[in-house]
Amino acid sequence: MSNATPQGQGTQNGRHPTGPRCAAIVGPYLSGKTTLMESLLLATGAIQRRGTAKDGSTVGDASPESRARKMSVQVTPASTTYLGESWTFLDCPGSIEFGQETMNALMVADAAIVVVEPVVDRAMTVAPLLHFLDAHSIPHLIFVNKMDTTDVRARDVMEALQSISERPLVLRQVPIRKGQVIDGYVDVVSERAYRYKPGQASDLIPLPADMQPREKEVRQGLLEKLADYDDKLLEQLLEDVVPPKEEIYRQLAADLAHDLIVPVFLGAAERDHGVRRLLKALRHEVPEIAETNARLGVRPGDGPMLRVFKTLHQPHAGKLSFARVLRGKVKDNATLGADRIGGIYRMLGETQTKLPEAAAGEVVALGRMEHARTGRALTPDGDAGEAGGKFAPVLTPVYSLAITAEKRADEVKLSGSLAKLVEEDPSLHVEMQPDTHEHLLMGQGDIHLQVAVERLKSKYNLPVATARPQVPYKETIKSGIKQHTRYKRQTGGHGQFADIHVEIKPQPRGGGFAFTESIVGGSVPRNFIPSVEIGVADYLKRGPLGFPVVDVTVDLQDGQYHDVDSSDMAFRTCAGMAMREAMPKCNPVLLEPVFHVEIVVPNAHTARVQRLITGRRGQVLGFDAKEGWSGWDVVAALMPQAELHDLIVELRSLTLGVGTFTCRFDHLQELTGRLADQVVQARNAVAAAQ
Ligand SMILES: Nc1nc2c(ncn2[C@@H]2O[C@H](COP(=O)(O)OP(=O)(O)OP(=O)(O)O)[C@@H](O)[C@H]2O)c(=O)[nH]1
Ligand SMILES: [Mg+2]
Repeated sequence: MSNATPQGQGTQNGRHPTGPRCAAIVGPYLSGKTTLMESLLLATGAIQRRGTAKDGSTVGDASPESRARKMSVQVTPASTTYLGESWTFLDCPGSIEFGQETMNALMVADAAIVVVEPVVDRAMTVAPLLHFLDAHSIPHLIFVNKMDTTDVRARDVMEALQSISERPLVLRQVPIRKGQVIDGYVDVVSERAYRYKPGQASDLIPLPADMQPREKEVRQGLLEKLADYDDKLLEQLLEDVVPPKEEIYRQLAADLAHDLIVPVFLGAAERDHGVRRLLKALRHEVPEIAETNARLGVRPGDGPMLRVFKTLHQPHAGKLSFARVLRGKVKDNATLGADRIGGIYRMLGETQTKLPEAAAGEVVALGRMEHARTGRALTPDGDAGEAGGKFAPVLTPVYSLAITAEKRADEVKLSGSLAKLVEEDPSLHVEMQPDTHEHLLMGQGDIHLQVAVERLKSKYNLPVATARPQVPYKETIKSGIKQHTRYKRQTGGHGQFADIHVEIKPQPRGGGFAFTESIVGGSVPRNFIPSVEIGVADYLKRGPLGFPVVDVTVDLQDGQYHDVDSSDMAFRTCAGMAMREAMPKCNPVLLEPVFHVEIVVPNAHTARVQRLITGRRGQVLGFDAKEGWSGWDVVAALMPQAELHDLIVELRSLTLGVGTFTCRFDHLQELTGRLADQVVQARNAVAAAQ
């Protein structure tokens, strides 16, 4: 068969990889990732007692923000040793709002453990993650957790998951049920049966006779899928030869390493069910750093190279940069990037152990790397650039809040602290809106921003207030006018004098502002004309409705001056007076920004999304299948910016959390009637209060 794959480097001669390895624990919100990491750490002896998600005592959720919410809001590395081999697990947040953390962690892992719940209706929630894994060919296996609370059949879960996975899934275990509860499992490769024992390795038991038909069926399915990628195995199957176990394990490892198949394991992390079986599979089948580097396009070389995948500013202990050593070896105090390393630490949640050095494959935290940035690959010579291979894209914001420091004196400090937050989390953006002068904090959702705001307070002692951002409305005029204005003032010494005739005209949408002059005979001397323009432009910053004016032309046509009393200032003031008098007579009208929006959802939700768009004053432009995402649509629409603020919230609640959108400014559109009146009234109220 042409798609047969070469053996993974580390699996040659039947030997499994033994260098330090890293597995990211990912999956939908609350599927049990942090609980599973706790079990893995307990089973490998890194911790002696397990903490629980309920009382926030787990290694994974030690941060105050996680504890307060009983959910993971950041990636937590924990290193351990299993049968003499070094492992780092990265407990990733499941919430889509912290997806950047998860993607960054996945880009340094050798494999991902996708933890899912055995709920057929919610299989869709894992689809975006599986797409990401397949798009980057990241080896991944699925751990179906919480099997202790369900009577759903493993085959139904498999079917639901297969319907959203591009890669074939292979079930590795068949559950043994005793009444309603799952009591143990049959491993379909070794064909051995085990009974779970809480907190200990399972007991080997004789394979129950009534399990044999199902076990044979699942095993046959597994072998057939493996044979798709291996000619020898295919021949053996066709000739009814039983392939040797080692041969199957070797093929499983090679296919996992190339993201050709997705093995599926069953268990219940909270009871340690299936955790040792999972560890064994990881040990034998997960590739090591050399293969991961090849997949990521990390260029080989002699010196050390590290990829920073997370940055943490600690209020007292300083900055920590979490990194994976991609190649070579780094020593404490050595130069890396633009800094000297100030401490190398092995992490177990919040516990740090100082190390003299770290070797390829290890995940460590580096102290005081002031210039290091999340996402960069570093060498002793500086930034590795393209030689560092691929990393995760930065998510674009879908939700924003306007923020102000509660204490005025903190305004300056705010910019610096926000910069640190953005450094920790590239999916946070900060922007100054030029029209509304608001500081916008932009990110992936309300909880994402709430956590950022909490960190401003807890880490930087900077309480801030948040508000829904103002929409940067503009205004224009619908008719033109000719205006004559004279400015004359006699005070004490010499007075002030300017006299101008201007013609104001509307421009087509998008025409902007243009100032022209058609002065003949020097009625307004050349040197004063720029001052007239400045006076006009100043006025246009806030038109008759209270918003910046666009799409107008102002032509200076005639005027008068006085040899002594005319000045730049006088012409500038006169121009402002002319505009103030004329503009309200030009039929001013409000303009609202309209965005081009693309909403991505599973196609079962497309019709509802179209209703959502029209319900928010939008216009559906059409929809299409999303390329490379079977079963997903992209709905294109034009929507007013005023309706986009909480679009993500409604979209997620419509689509089990998986719907998302991107948008860009498209055009300004007239807004009239009751909505326009409300906008103008609100603007006037704010202006009156200022
Ligand atoms: N019945 C049962 N409950 C479990 C199991 N594993 C985890 N849970 C419960 O599921 C809930 C979520 O567990 P977590 O480990 O915090 O889940 P998580 O995937 O880390 O959550 P996020 O990181 O916030 O996405 C907690 O209430 C756990 O007690 C299990 O095997 N069986
Ligand atoms: Mg968690």
